[in-house]
Amino acid sequence: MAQNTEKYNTNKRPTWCPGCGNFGIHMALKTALAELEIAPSETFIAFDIGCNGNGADTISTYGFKGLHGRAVALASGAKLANKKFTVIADQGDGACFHEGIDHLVNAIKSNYDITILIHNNENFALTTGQATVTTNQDKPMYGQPYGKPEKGFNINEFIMSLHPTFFAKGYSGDIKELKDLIKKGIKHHGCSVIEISQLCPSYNKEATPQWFNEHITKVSTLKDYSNKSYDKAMELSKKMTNDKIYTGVIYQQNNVESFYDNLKNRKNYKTELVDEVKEYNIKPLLKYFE
Ligand SMILES: Cc1ncc(C[n+]2csc(CCOP(=O)(O)OP(=O)(O)O)c2C)c(N)n1
Repeated sequence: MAQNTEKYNTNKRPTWCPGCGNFGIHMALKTALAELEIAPSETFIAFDIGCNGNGADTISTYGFKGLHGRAVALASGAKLANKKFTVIADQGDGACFHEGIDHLVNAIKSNYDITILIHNNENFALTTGQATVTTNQDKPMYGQPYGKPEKGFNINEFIMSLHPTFFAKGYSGDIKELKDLIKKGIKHHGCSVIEISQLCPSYNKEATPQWFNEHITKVSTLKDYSNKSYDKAMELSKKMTNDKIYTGVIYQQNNVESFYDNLKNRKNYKTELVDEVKEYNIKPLLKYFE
């Protein structure tokens, strides 16, 4: 049944380019929240800096647009303060694998109960298309007209090497599949990482919708694949490149304690941290900076 996503809308018009994959990603996210019946007032989204982050204006939940690369850190803190909230970190491949890679590593290892959405358009788009780690080597990019000289690395293998409890891959052009993946990620107990191949008609022109359709295989069509097997997920991840993309839940491990479950000093607390914060008069402090 089609769900009402209007309650997640604002009256701001998106600034994304026509054909940008961020439209599909936001539609999938809003529909996932609507189908799970999670109210905007029970949701916190940490937005990053970048084209993806400009979506902060167009989705009506609690949110914070922080410094570049810090969406995961913000989301982790928000979840620890109030675990009744659904908490999402929304960021680009630049923020995730460059400025904020340490936060990704620690969120996965700590198994914070948050959902991390990685909008992977294979470049730093807001600053007009510089190379990121996911840009193909030798590809001419803004500021590098003779091609990107650096080697990249396989982000799928990297994520799997951190032993995530949930790792999925979606595509901005397949909103229905992406919506289902986001729902599964939100329902997962622990840190769910969803990497999304994102259309970028301005700075990754070659990867058109037709190109993606020819290069994506759904893991559900693979014989003998099990997303419960770490070895199979790692083997598949090692095969993945920008030209060989698999979508679906790549790996999921259930019944693993999250970071909060392991916090022994919080075991018998009925309140959330946010309930325990006292009000402080910060006027004297502000005066100090006058
Ligand atoms: C620490 C820091 N480094 C660099 C920048 C400049 N900057 C702003 S947006 C941006 C590109 C963001 O790329 P990405 O995170 O992949 O998101 P996209 O714009 O592609 O959605 C960069 C490099 C910044 N604001 N802060």
